[in-house]
Amino acid sequence: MGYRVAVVGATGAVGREMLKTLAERKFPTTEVAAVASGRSAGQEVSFGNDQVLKVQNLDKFDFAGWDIGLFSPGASVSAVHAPRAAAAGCVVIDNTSQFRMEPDVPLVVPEVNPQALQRIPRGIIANPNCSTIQMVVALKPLHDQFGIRRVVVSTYQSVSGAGKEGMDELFAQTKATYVNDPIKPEQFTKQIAFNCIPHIDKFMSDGATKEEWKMTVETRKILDPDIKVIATCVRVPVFIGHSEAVYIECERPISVEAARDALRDAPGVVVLDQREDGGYITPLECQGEDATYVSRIRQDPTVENGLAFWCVSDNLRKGAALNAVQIAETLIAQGLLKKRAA
Ligand code: 11C
Repeated sequence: MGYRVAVVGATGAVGREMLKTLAERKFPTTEVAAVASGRSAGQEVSFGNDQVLKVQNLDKFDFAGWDIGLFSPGASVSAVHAPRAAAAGCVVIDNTSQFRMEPDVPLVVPEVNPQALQRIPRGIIANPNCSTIQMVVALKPLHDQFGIRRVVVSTYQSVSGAGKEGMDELFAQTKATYVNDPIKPEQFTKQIAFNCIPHIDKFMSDGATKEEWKMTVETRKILDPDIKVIATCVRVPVFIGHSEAVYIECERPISVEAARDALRDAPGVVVLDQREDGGYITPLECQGEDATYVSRIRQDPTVENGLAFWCVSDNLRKGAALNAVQIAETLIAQGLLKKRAA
């Protein structure tokens, strides 16, 4: 007994990670389909240790009879095909930004707001932005205990957030630097190799970027509509793993020890915080890991009830594929997905 799962966007960095995560977690499947644009149809992708899936054309794919669609094809593609899949009875878990802020689409991080899955009126569930997911996993236990009022965050986001093309560009520019070839930015607005770019996604009218806006509005939708969030999102020359320097102001007094205890008890969080050389986690060390790691916990003496910390997670995994698969697992655990006969 198991479920028929279609992975849409299966040839992309997140789609491949979704297939890997389903296999690694032994998600109960009777059949898995790899689906992508017509351009990728016919290619092969691996699933688990011994299966090769032929990629099917999304435009021609019939979602009738499929239980779960894990979507990561790009927002404009999800806009067309996620409602089509949902209308055919396939519950869609969509990793794009297309539906996140729509009031009748739950935006879910299972460790933070699993209760939002009780109502799925459109048959679509949204997976939050990667930089939001890791932050709210760490904020949740602190908010429950100390009441967070305001968050100031600076991100250090890896190039895999921009997909396989982003990773290829960092690799190509790094190599070009060493052999003295000309460097031509394509995915990023400026050279990313040996550089940092304070610009992710498009600019909004108030001067913030859309990535920064997402961190504000998504955190409020998932965690608490009264929390104030200001973000500065920066692309850095790291292949995988987003890092964040987070500053919080709380309603109630917060000590480093109490914060550490709350974080240690929280699902999905690993505290690694030794005040010595190397006593913290860097993005290189979180690759392929499921947890959100918290380090450098310290009092912020510049505000009342303030705390600062560093948080790191694998953006392709907890920031995308793993969170989507955990949503599907939560639907099953809560009895919200009917099980088909195998
Ligand atoms: C990045 N966070 O690092 C973005 C990628 O809204 O799902 C994910 C964009 C999104 O570029």
